[in-house]
Amino acid sequence: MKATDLPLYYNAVDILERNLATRADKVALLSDTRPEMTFREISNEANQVGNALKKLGARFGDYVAILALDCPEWVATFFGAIKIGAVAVGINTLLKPHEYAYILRDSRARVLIVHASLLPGIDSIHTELEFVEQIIVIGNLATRPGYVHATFADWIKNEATELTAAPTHRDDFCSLNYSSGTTGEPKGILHAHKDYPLTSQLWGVNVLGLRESDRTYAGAKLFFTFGFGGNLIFPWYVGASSVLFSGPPRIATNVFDVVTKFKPTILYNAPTGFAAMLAVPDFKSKYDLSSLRLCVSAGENLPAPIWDMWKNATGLDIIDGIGSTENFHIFLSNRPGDIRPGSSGKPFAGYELKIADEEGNALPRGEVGNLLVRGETAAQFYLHQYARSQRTFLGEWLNTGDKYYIDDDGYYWHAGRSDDMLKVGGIWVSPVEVESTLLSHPGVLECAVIGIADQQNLVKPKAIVVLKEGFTASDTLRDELIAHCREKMAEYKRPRWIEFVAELPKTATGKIQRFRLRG
Ligand code: 3UK
Repeated sequence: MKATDLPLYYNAVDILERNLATRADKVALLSDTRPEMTFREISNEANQVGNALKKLGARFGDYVAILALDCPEWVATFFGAIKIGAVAVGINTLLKPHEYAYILRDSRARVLIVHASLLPGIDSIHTELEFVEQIIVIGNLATRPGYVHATFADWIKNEATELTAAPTHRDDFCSLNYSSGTTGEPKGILHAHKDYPLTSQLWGVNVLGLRESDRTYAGAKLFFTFGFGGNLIFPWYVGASSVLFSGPPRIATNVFDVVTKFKPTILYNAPTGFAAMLAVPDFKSKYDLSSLRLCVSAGENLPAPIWDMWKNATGLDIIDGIGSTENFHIFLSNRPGDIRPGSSGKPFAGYELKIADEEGNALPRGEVGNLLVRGETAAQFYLHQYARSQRTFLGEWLNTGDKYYIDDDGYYWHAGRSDDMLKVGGIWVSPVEVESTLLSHPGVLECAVIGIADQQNLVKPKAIVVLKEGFTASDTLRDELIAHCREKMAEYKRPRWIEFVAELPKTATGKIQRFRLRG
């Protein structure tokens, strides 16, 4: 399938509405917050949101931000927004208020839909949001702050359930996600309407083999395109159902509870998610996994031992594929019936891959080089970041920032990053951000943060710290530094280990050499 196979004027609300003709009354969404919803019901609600957004003044090309736990309102907002030609901005719910402020300003979102439980994160910054005109709250509020326009239910309740889709071009943007880099602000990545059916077909159908009878569930949330694509767009593209869970994703017993209760056939998770599930004692006797037919892992490298342990314990295969927010989803993957545990699999139709040297020349098989990808679902630039865009989006090719090599049988193996970025539990952590946070503690003179493999061979941040005079290394100080990091940053970014040293290795120009610390 190619982009030109789609109509020139195409709106990705089609991913939802294609189901209305033949299976309108089929369950489309299951969730822990509301009763099951059919395709018809969620489509009606999306139309109400579209109408309500128009009344607030939202127009074609405007940005609508969603800061919410996974729930049907998230989904209705997304499709309501894109149906009127707006761009939906799915925000990571684990960030801190200053990061929300940055994203809301950078995207110039005019409307913010926020979950009641996340409203405290907006409370301290709402006066800084010069572009946000209206704030709508999902859920109930004991008292409604003056800056909140309405609750979601009140906002849509009198709206019509009919709405005509805006005549969006297939290349018009419909979604914006933010991804972190080593330094500087997060990078806004825009995807177009065409990217949704393309990724659904190219990987969801052609590689994973999704079918109408499937029911998906993802440990990865809707704000992350891994979860959003895998757990909503792809299943709906084939008429399958999706399970949404509003609770914290990182607790393995939650994932088991959801699987036992909602009986998905496909489970997506990050490698750390599978490792955490394996660590739950007696999970096979306590939970019912019999509904599952396949698992998918992405976000970071899945070590072969975890693949083997999962297979031995559950009998289930894990399909590991590498994806990125820049490509929207997976572009290199294992596939059912053709899996090499520990590898990222092989290329599939729709994406061309190249392992290249620094000049972009293809390297001989077996050599480690930069992984470049060419495909039709790539974003075109980072919003408001000209120089970074030029380094990543190289004409038709996209530089993934990953190092790869190909084995004798043609499988691709991840061999690290070309920057210092870490993937922790499938989500980016910038060592520079953790270092600056540690440096904001009065006792820290210098520090370096590196990725260290834990017992399961999964990467976690470790900090190597030089203390200021007057401070002495101790377990108490170590705990204090970790607490400091938890307070200032999303919790998953905190160092798991701290080593105190007298000095750090540096270059002649005084730059800390993180690679030497990695040993
Ligand atoms: C790393 C992997 C080894 C790799 C993502 C599936 O992770 C996703 O998107 P991000 O933008 O990060 C992209 C980077 O993460 N990575 C992802 N998957 C793997 N490394 N093996 C893997 N299987 O460094 C890549 O460049 O956060 C994954 C679908 C959608 C996504 N957005």
